Amino acid sequence: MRRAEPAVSPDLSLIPLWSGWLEREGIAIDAALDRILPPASLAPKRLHRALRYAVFPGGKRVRPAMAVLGYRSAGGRGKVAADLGAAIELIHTFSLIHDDLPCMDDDDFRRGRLSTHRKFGEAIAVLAGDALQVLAFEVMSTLPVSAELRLDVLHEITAAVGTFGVIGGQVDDLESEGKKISEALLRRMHARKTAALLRASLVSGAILNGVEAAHRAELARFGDEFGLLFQVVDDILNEVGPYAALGRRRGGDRAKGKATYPSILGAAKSRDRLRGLVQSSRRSIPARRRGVVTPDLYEGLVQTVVGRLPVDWSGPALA
Ligand code: GRG
Repeated sequence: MRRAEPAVSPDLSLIPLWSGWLEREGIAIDAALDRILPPASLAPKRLHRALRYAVFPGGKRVRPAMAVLGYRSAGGRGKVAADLGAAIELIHTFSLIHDDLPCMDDDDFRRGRLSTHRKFGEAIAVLAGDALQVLAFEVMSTLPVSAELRLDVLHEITAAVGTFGVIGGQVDDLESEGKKISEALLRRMHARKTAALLRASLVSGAILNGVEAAHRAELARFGDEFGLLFQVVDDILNEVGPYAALGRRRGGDRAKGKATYPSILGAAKSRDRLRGLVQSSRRSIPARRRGVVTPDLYEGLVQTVVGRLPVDWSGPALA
C-alpha cells in the first residue's frame, strides 16, 4: 500500500498511563481467568489444555481492561469487574478460536503461534469455543451484585454478541469476501464485529456499579467511536504492520479478498477515516474525572491502539 505521508511525530505521550493501568488491573484480570478456567489436569484434559492455550498468555486484554475502566468510572472500588472482564475475555477468545477455523478465516497462526485448531484439532477447537462461551455466561450470571444489575449486564453482553453484534458482523465479513462492498456496509460490519463488544465491555463494567443513565450514554458513545477506530487500525495493520504487532504474516486479509478499509477505500481515504475516528474518539471521551478515571486515561488508550501502526500512519492520525 502507498506510503506517501510526510513525517509527523505521533503524540504518544499518554501511552504510559494506559500501560500502567493495564499492569495494575491486569493482575486481577489474569488471576480471575486462572481461577475461572478449569485446571488442565482435570478431564477432559485435552479440552482444558486447549482452553488455557487459547487464553494464556493472551493478547492485549483490551476488553477486560475496559470493563474495569467502566466500573471504576462509575465509582466501583471492588474487584468484581475483574471477573466480568475475565468473562468478556473468554467470549473474545471464543470468537478468535472460531474465527481461525478453516470454515471461517482459515488461519494457521494467532499471536505468533499455532491457532487452537492447528494445535488441538478442529473438533476440540470448536468445543473449546463453545466451552468458553458457556463458562463466560456462567460467570456473569453469578457475579456478586444485585440480580437487577446482573440481568442488565447479561443483556448488554448478549446484545453485543448476537445477530446484530459480533455474530452478525462475522456473517457480513464472510459474505463480503471478494466483493466491493459499500463504505456504509463496511462500517456496519466493523461496528458489529468489533465495536459492539468493546462498547459493551466498557458499559457493562459501569453497570456493575449502578452507573447513572447520562454517564452510561457517554461511555457507549466513546465505546462506539473507539471500537470502530480499533478495527480500522486492525485492518491497516494487517497490510503494513510488522510481524511482532500481528502475530502472523501481513497481507492475510488482502490475500483472502477480505473487505477492509484499505481494500475498499484505498490508502488515502483510509488515512482520512483513521484520522476522523481518532478525532471522534477524542471528542467522545467523557470530559470530567471520575474517581481514578481521568480523560487522559482514555486518551492513553487511543494512543496505545493507534501507536501500534507504523509512524507514517500513526503520526498524521495522532498529531
Ligand atoms: C459470538 C463472540 C461470538 C463469536 C462467533 C467467529 C465469530 C462469531 C466472530 C469473529 C469476530 C472477530 C474475530 C472479530 C475481530 C475482532 C478483532 C479486532 C480481534 C482482534 O482483537 P485484539 O486485537 O486481539 O484485541 P488480542 O489478540 O489482543 O486479544
